[in-house]
Amino acid sequence: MTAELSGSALRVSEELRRLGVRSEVLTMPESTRSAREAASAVRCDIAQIVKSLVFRSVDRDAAILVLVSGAHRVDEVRLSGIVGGPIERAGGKFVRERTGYAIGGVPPLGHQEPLPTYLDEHLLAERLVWAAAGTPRTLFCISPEDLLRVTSAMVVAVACQ
Ligand code: 5CA
Repeated sequence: MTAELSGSALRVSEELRRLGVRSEVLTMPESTRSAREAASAVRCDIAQIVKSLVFRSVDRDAAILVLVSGAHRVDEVRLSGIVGGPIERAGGKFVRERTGYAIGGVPPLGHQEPLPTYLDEHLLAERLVWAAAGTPRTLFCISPEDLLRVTSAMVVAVACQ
């Protein structure tokens, strides 16, 4: 029930509705902080979990969002090439400031400010995927095509095992 969602999850839920996505934010009884925990909570393959990872463009001090499957890691050399400059993993404070959410619950949309977003091509092989909804116990289910549409992401090959 939407009425039971916390502020962060409620923001994501409202953003999904505003964007025309018919997906309900689910609050799980257990932690969904990591991709492994999230996959276990909804009993899906880890490849169906969307990790919303924040990087920092060192030159521009700008946040960059990368959506990659739970089965993959981001190849930082490739990402740097795509972005066109040095990048680094964002720390917790930077993530919270730029997205409005804490690590473990960062959603792929509904951020403090619009973030340049890259979606790894492997996610498009799944029929449905699950993403964090603002907290480390909430998730929502979406087709990769809808995820691409609502995030205005650029599809890239940025994953490694
Ligand atoms: N809710 C889950 C599944 S959707 C989730 O948010 N997974 S995640 O992968 O997108 O977010 C957790 C990620 O945050 C980890 O993969 C890890 O790379 C990163 N992380 C964890 N702790 C830190 C930290 N202290 N600083 C920077 N990144 C961190």
